[in-house]
Amino acid sequence: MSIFRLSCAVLTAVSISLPVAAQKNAAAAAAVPVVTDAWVKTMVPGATVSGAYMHIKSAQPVKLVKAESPVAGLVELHNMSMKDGVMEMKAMDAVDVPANKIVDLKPGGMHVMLMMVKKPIGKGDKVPLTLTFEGADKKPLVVKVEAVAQEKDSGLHKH
Ligand SMILES: [Cu+2]
Repeated sequence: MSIFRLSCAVLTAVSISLPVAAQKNAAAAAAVPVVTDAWVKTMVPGATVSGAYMHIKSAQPVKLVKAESPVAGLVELHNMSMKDGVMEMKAMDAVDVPANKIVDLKPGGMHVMLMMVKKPIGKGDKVPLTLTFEGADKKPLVVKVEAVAQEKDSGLHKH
């Protein structure tokens, strides 16, 4: 948890220090959401699933509607929550990203689920992700990121 807090603090510091001109340009260019700190969980041999996590920020309200990766046969958006004392995981149609609020995809919460992963993801591997967002006008806003594999305990999944 402290790692996430730290990286959020760094992110905030960076956005504050952006020159005013750069901020204006970003706003003019249809405001593609900004994805930072993307990482995926390393996999143990024999496993076929992993999770991808990241921070998402957008100047306008958008929804993350699709995630894709060449390393996985199937990618879904998931949310984990506690229900009757049991951790439950559910597929989501979309992840809401309100304007100017950092949405944290993190272990134990919302995540991008990588399934049917063809080759176990090892520490330091770079996993390409293509994220498709939609704004109010329903036009796709595509963001490509490389998530770096890390060996953090995700607290995830028995599946
Ligand atoms: Cu999941």
